[in-house]
Amino acid sequence: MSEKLLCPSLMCADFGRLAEEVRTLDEAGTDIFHCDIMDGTFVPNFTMGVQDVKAVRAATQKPVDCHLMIENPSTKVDWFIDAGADIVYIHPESERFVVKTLAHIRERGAKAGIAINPDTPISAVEEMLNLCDYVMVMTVNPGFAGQKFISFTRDKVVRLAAMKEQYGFRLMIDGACSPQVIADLSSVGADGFVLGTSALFGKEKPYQELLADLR
Ligand code: S6P
Ligand code: MG
Repeated sequence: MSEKLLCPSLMCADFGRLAEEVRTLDEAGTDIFHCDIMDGTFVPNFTMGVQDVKAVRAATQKPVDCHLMIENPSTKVDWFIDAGADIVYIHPESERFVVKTLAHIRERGAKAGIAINPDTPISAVEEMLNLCDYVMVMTVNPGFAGQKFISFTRDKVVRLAAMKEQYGFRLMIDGACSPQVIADLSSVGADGFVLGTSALFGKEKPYQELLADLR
């Protein structure tokens, strides 16, 4: 894997030709495919489901992540691992048994990730960091693509970057990752970026050129 991880957010892709989009993004230099899973309750939107993840899995050998923005994810992580997810992110705000769920994801052979909302402090997850392969800072409120970057989240990125070595996780950013945000947060220690409408989808240039420019 390259040093910085570029992770296209497939909810922003053309679903009429999802497999083709995945193959094009794969050849263009994607590191991890990001699948947003929403339940209409934890966040006010529905996006991808198990069948979509299976379709993505069938179209690429690259790692696939599932970002579960759902209530009680512990009851559903197996669905997504069975569908082919290599990495599963849960939100601590929606799960009573976070530690148990992270451990379960690892026991299943997948990588465990935690995603934290803008209003969730680091102190709420600190005890769990040693169980995480990935920590993803939400720099927008989860639910929709195309939102504005919430600037106070930058400080959380800086503070988590200082904890990466001790706990051994990779620090990811999700939400409004524009080229400027990527340059700035890369310089303070972020390892990877979810790419939606701010950097990759709906642009004039082909994916290959956009991903090369971002690198
Ligand atoms: C949003 C979701 C994200 C978005 C991505 C969109 O709740 O978790 O993964 O798909 O952030 O990116 P952008 O650049 O449109 O904000
Ligand atoms: Mg996401």
